[in-house]
Amino acid sequence: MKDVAEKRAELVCWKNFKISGGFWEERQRQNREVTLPTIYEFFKDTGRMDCMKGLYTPDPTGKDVLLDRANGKEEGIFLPGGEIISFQLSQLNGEELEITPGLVPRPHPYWDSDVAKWIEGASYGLFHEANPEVEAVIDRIIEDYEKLQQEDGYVNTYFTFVEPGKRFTNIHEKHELYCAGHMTEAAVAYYEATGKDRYLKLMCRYIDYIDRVIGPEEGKLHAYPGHQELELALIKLYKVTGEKRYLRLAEYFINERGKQPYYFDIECAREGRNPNRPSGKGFGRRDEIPKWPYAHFQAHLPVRQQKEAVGHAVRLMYQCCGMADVAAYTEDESLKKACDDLWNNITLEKMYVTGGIGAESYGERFSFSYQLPNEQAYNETCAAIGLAMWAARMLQLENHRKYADILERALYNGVISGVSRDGKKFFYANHLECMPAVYEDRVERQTRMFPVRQGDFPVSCCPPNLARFTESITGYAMTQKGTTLYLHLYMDMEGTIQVAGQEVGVVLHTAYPYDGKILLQITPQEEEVSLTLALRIPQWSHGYEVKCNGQILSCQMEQDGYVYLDRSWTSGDQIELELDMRPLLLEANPKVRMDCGKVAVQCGPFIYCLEEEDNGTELFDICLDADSKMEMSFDPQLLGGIPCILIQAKRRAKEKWQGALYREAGSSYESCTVKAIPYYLWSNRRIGEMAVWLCCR
Ligand code: FUB
Ligand code: ZN
Repeated sequence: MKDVAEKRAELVCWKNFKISGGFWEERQRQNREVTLPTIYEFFKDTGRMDCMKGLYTPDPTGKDVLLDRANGKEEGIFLPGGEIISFQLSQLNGEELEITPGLVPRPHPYWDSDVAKWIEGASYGLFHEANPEVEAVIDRIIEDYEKLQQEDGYVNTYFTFVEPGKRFTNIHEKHELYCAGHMTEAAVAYYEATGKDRYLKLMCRYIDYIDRVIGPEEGKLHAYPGHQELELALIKLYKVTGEKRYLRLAEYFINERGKQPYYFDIECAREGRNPNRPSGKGFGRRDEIPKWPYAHFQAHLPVRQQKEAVGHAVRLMYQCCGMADVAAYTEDESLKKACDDLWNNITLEKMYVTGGIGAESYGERFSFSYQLPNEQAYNETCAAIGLAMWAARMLQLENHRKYADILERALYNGVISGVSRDGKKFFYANHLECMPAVYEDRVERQTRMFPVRQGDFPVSCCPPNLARFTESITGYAMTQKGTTLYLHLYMDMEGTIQVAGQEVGVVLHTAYPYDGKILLQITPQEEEVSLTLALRIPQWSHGYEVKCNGQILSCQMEQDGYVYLDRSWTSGDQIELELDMRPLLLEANPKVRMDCGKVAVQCGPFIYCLEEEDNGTELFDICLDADSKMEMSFDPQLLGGIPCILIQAKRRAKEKWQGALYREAGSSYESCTVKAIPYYLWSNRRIGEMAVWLCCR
């Protein structure tokens, strides 16, 4: 794939760089020591880790169906046999359910994907740090999948044990190709991490089977995934095997999507399902979004005609990753243009300041433009991860700061807010404001909307997604095009790149994201190397300084938010970049009515928030000035030591309000100092109020 990298930028592989300290070292350590084992235990307890063994037998009393119904929303997840499950159910519905002991949980259509994401994250972890126990667990699962795999290559737990004989009869809703995608990503990761190819071979056999039954030729299904994901996974498979047919299949899925007649209509007609009520669930419906049939699945229009982000947010993000990948590997300009249309729509009209996307909880989807409610924000963690994944891929197509800025915005806010400080609990939805009574008052109490991170979710896509993303974070930091290395994310890391046939060592030392100083060392294998370094200057930074071997470099070329340093480097050459990281106040476009008259606090890549624990209740009554004094500080006691900002503010005086709900305006205000903490750390203490957007006068 080297020739391609000469022509356009390619992400530097996660394997080439190791985190060597700082913010990400701590996160990766916790990910390996706490988060991945926690997810493993939950998956084991609920039956996911063994589901591929086929131990499930339907409950003769029909209780598994009863439990499905009891949950109502989460079709097919709750099964006899698991205590956690019964606990969750009673928590949700305020009722105790009788569980038949000894029954084996029924596999859910997504379970293969949950297991795969865990394997993917654990595999990256194995590369960083050997762990024979984890490796043995993965090998055991692979062995089970080998036994599960059918003669023709097909492998899927749900359609083998729960709906045998029904494979590819409900591509529309049942996540078969989505599972195939995550399993493919896991197989590639495991191969790259360990060099063992059993899983990779297994998945190649399966993908070859999919390629034999789906495609443009007569007699094949003219289908595409109901939940996008396989597209981007096929590109990974193509890159690791060099097999062009995987690229072609990804291209087919992208190009076929949204053509008329709709494949999902064809499938419903063939299988005798009503497309308006395919499985009795709301958002599987053909006309869920009235403007367009199948918009929930982004199958309403061919992808090049999709100008507005609609429907399920995670689906769209994975689709956009696939589009950007295919555009890169086929040099298809029309696909790049289609990506940009969607990019502009999302980042200019439908994205939260935290990089969260998918405002609407019903259908986990994009809402209309500028509809960004803070308290009810859905913002699934997976959607923010998907946005970051897509942004990184866009940097392969065009080197522009706008993509890296959003990658970073999502990463340090809407992505890592998904996991608790102790690494054991997770947010599915990421709100930007919280008044606990709102959730306590709900009749329908969905754990995924709670303002408290949960230890488990029936639909568990987010936790392993976070784990795999964290473990492969260096794979999002840089791109290389020929002899130019672009640095998009700054983190303490070291590794090597190949430049004009020689290996070049690159070391970054930094306390970023807490500090704006970045030290960069280049060590060529030979005497010198001709290399251009392109350093991103984030939009939030009011200024910067670059030094080379201690000398300030004044007239460097700047383009699209990058400063270019073009020279011949010898061993020990050192660059110092210093970004101005003073806190600043942001305002939203006036069309975002929820944020009118408000400001958000940012320092470096972090968005900050106020919490009740530090500032008392009624955060909504705190008021900042446009020039409020803000002082950075570090609180060593708080949550293990975190940065905070002390802000001069005002608060309404509370006197004279007894006995009145309304009165003539004219309140007096009292000065106060409020303490803001990085948004991603909220809800790690007691449940309480939280606000990102604060009044400003
Ligand atoms: O449907 C599979 C995954 O579960 C989706 O990507 C998430 O949004 C969640 O619904
Ligand atoms: Zn998720």
